[in-house]
This record gives sequence, C-alpha cells and structure tokens, in this order.
Amino acid sequence: DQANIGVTGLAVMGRNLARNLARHGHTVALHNRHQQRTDDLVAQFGDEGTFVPTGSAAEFVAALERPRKLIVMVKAGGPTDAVIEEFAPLLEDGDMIVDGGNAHFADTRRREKALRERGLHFVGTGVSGGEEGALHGPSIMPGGSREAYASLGPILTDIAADVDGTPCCTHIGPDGAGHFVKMVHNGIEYADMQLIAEAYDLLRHALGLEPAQIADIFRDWNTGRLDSYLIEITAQVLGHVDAATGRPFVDVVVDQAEQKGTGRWTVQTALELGVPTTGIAEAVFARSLSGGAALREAARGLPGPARAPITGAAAETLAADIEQALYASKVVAYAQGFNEIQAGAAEYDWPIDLGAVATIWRGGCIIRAAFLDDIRAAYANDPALPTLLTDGGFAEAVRDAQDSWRSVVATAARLGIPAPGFSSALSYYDALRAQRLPAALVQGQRDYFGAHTYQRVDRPGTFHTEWATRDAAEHEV
Ligand code: NBP
Repeated sequence: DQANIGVTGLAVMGRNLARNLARHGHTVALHNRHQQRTDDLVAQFGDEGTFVPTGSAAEFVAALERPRKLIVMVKAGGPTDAVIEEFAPLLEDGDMIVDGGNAHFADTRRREKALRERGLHFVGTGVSGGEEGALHGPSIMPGGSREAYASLGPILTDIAADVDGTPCCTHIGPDGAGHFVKMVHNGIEYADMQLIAEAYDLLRHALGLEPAQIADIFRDWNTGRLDSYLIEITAQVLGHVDAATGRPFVDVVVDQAEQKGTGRWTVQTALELGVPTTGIAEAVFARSLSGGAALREAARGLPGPARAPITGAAAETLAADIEQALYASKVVAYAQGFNEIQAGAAEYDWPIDLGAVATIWRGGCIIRAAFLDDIRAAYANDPALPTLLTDGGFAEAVRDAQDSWRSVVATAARLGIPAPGFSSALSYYDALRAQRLPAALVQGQRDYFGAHTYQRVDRPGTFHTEWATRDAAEHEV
C-alpha cells in the first residue's frame, strides 16, 4: 500500500497526529528513530485506520506516494535538522517536509530556504492543542509555499478542530509565518495564564476565599464573556483536592512555574521588532521570578502592608471588579500579540490575515475562547485596525471595565499583592491613550547628554540645544 501521508517522530504528538490522520481515512506511513514506538502504535491503535509501519528512512520514503508528504514531529532544534538531513537526500523534486514541531521561525526560514534550493518544499507548521488536540483536532498554522499548501491543505483541514463548520487551519503565509504565529499564540497563552493566576491570587488573598470557592467563581465566569478553555481548566485545577493530604491541590504544588521557551522567544522577537508586548513579557518574567528560589528566600522577610481580607459589600464588588480587570487586561494582551504578528508580517513580507488567525484560534488550541470570535469580527470589520483596543466593541467593553480595573490595581498595590499583568496592562492602556507622554522629557535628556537631537511640535526639522552654553541656544541640525 502506498501512503498518502507519513509521520516520523512518534512520541505523544506524532502518534496522536498519525492516529487522527488514519481516523480520517488517510493511509499513514509511520517512522520513528527507534522502531519500538512505531511497533507500539500499530499494536495499540492499528485498528483505527490504515497504517504502513516502516523501519528505515528509505523504507519510509518508499512507502509514500508522490509528491511525498512527510510530517516531522520530533524534538525542536538539533533533532529537526538531523531528521531533515536524513530524509532530504532521499526525496525528489516537489516533495514536502512538514515540520509540526515547535521550531523557532528563524530556523524555519533558514530550513525553508535551504530546502527550496534543493527543490523541496519545507512547510513549518504550528500545531497547538497538546496531545489531546493532536488526536481530536488541533489548531494548525502552516507556513511554507502556497503551492505546498494546495496539496497539504485538504489533509490538514481534515484533522484540524472545527468551529461551526470552519476548520481551525489556514495557510498563514510563506516560510516561517506559521511558526511565527504559533510562537505568538504561545506568548499570548503565557499572558492569559498569568492574568488568570493574578485573578486567583487576588480572590484568595484580598478576599480570603478558599480554592474551592474560587473554582466556583471561575466556573461562573466561564458562562460569560471569559468563556474559554483556560478558565475552564483553571476551575478544574482549583477544585481538585490532593488525595494524599486532603488539601487543595494548588497548595501542595511548588510555586515555581517552568517554561520551555516559546514565551521567551515571543518577547525576544517583540524587542527586536520594537513592539511592546508587556503582557507577555510580564508573564515570562513572573515565571522566572517564581523560579528564583534563592532570591525569593533572601527577600521573603521584606516588609509589606498589613493585609486584612476585604469583607462584606466591598467583597461583593471586588470579585466583580476582578472579572472586569481580567477581561480588560486580556484585551490588552491579545491586542499586543496581534500587533506583534502585524509587525512580523511587515518585517518578513508575509501577507498575514489577522482575522483568519483569530478564526483558527477559536478551536483546538490552548487559548481557544469565545473571545477569539470577537477578535475575528473586529478584523472583519476593519482589517487595518491599528489595535484591538480601538475596535468599537472592545473600546466600549474596556471603557466600561476601567473603573473596576483601576480599583483592582489600586487594591493589589495597597495590600501588597503582586499583579504585574493587571497593572502593566493598565499602564499600557493609559500610555496609548495619553495626549502627551513624558517621552518628550526623555528626548530632552538624550539631547543633553548625547546630542541625540529632537523634533519640535511647532515646526519641522531636527534640533539640538547647546546645553553647556549660557543661553542654551538651539540650532537646527
Ligand atoms: P518530543 O519533543 O519529546 O520528541 C520526541 C521525539 O523526537 C521522538 O520521536 C524521538 O525519537 C525524536 N527524536 C529525538 Br528526541 N532526537 C532525534 C534525532 N536526533 N533523530 C530523530 N528523531 C529524534 O516529542 P513530543 O512531545 O511528541 O513533541 C514533538 C514536537 O511537537 C516537538 O517539537 C514539540 O515542541 C512539539 N509540540 C509539542 C506539544 C506538546 O503538547 N507536547 C504541543 C505542540 C507542539 P526516539 O523515540 O527515537 O527517541
């Protein structure tokens, strides 16, 4: 049997993608560096569809009908290059290598270029949704050439999640565009998780609620505009009781958040592109701070304000205020993430449709949410929207939320509860809407010590002031 698609790298992600493909009627060639995984897959799930297990790279390539389509699901970095080097010499003009791993988009650009010169298509593809998504329908973000997508698209849309009949898969753009968008997706995921964690921390320490009570609040929020996978699983985690101790699960977990690096990449790239993604950056730094055990130990005794939990009517308002702050901060984080995609698209000449990105994030991926449909609608209404914050619907929602948002940030500061996501999102909002920023003063400082020059509000030109002279004379440069 010739297979119409192949998967190499059969750890959790590759195995589940292969099963998903087979369940959709595709004949799937299987390959893994150590053949045990291939054999295990066939032994356990062979009855789910048609698999063609192979042992060697040559056998795998021979099992594929032309033009060949190979999905690579191995560890990102060196292993991906090793697999490409193993297979590329065995392939022929027009064959397609799909990298479904979490590659950095710059690596994908490099690999795409090198393989294009060898007559092969390289399709860096973001796959989100974890192992469950891979099996039941992920959100898929393919890059690479339009030509490759013409033959891969129907297969990928088959196995993607769908929302109201629309598949969560679209051709993002050439070369590294798919992995870029996947990277920003993960960055937004970091920001969203951090904001939810701050909401929990405030409910716990400003209101003195127990995790089970907070789980109920999140369950309630999940029936409204915050309806999302992340809020849903937050309620599950908070409601979970540790079997061994009978304590809330969240209290027996070490409070040091780990990271695999895609959040950091998103921020590094944002710095290079000059796009403020403060929500994602705060989330990445919050994880780093949590992991700095020695530093935290040294600082643990530093003084803070007295903390008496808020009670009574004020408590009622605070919970609702926290929902508003969470919503508004989330709008900021997503607005910043979409601006980073916009900047990446401009830098690398990718014709990315932001509305289409929001559309395919509505299902399958970790940040799936009702909210994404509002983002889709915002870009449908105005594809050139400068920021989600100026969309009519979001602008109104944030306007309505802002009193609550300010009060939550003030409460956090007063009680000494860290809320970097909430507060930096609010500062971003206030900075964006400001008539004048103190950047004018910064320009003055730069001109003073470094003759860096400045521009004037009242006439064109570039100016420098001779600060050291007695009359601080200005002249045009
Ligand atoms: P891992 O990232 O743990 O990678 C394990 C696979 O890589 C195995 O098949 C292993 O083969 C293969 N491999 C390695 Br390691 N080095 C190799 C080499 N030099 N040559 C050939 N094969 C090699 O698997 P995963 O968690 O399934 O993730 C796969 C990809 O999908 C990763 O890039 C990951 O970042 C991405 N991803 C993961 C998730 C998730 O939720 N886990 C979500 C989205 C994307 P072996 O069996 O012979 O050791």
